[in-house]
Amino acid sequence: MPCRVRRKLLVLLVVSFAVLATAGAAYAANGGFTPETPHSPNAARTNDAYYLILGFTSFIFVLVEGLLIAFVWKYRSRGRARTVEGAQVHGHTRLELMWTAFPIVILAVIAAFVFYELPGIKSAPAASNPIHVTVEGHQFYWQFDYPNGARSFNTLHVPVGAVVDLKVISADVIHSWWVPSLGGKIQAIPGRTNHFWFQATDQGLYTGQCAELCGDFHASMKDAVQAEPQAAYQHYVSSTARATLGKSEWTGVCATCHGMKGTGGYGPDISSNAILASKTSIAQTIRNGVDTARPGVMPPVGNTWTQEQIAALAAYVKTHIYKGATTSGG
Ligand SMILES: [Cu+2]
Repeated sequence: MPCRVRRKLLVLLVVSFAVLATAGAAYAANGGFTPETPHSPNAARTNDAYYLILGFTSFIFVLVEGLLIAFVWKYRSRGRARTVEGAQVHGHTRLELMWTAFPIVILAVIAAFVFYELPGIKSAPAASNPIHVTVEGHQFYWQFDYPNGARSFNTLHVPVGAVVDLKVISADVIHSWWVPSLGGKIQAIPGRTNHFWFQATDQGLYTGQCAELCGDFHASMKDAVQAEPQAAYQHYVSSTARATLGKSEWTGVCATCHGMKGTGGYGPDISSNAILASKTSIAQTIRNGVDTARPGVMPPVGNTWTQEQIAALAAYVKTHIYKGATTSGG
């Protein structure tokens, strides 16, 4: 086989492998390059804008890289000495006008589309009679207050199809509420109230994550929305949330640092700590934190908790976590 033919074959093989490899990767998963499947109208509109921009940028990428490869091939040296200059091409008025006007048209189309989508992203559908929920960011958990006074932690229960209006606040530092498939992010800022809305269009558990670095355990500050039928939602807020308040406080708040059984993790083993035996001591500890001037020590996780919440936690830890104070010397 002549050297020239062999070289062409090699190039063809390399290009084919590159195309097959990237096509396989693209088919297997989005690899984090595209947004999650939307399950709320505002998320769907945000994604529409994303895909419009992705379409233009992909087209331009293929065009520019394709032309680059074509010109490299067309004007290759063909055995010329390195000192000899290639063909010099300059001046093409029509082409120059096209590559000036075309980007302006693209930017105008993107801007028009985004302005068309914005109202449907920002505002909930009119006359939707939303369910109002207060979302309170804490180091390092989310607390949800439902209209009937029920509370839950980290997982927000909502009826599928209902518009939910979130009043987003913070009890300590800046956090950011984010469940990607139900729309964008909104910051929880101390001393300020922000609003956000979504309408879960399908049943399911939609997961997210605090999107603002808020301290040592920021990475564990997960959030989720459980979209369920109306009857299941009603049952949850009128019965389950209250019945399991102490347990959900322990698992959603305390266990993050102290472990599910209280035997320690990032925080110390507290399973035999006498504080757990006293409601007053629990209240004092979670309302004030421990040595808060020192970074990395327990923050005042319950600084906004009600008496009912503290009583529920005290009852739960007494039965399920506290192993009795360790005795020394009999
Ligand atoms: Cu955070």
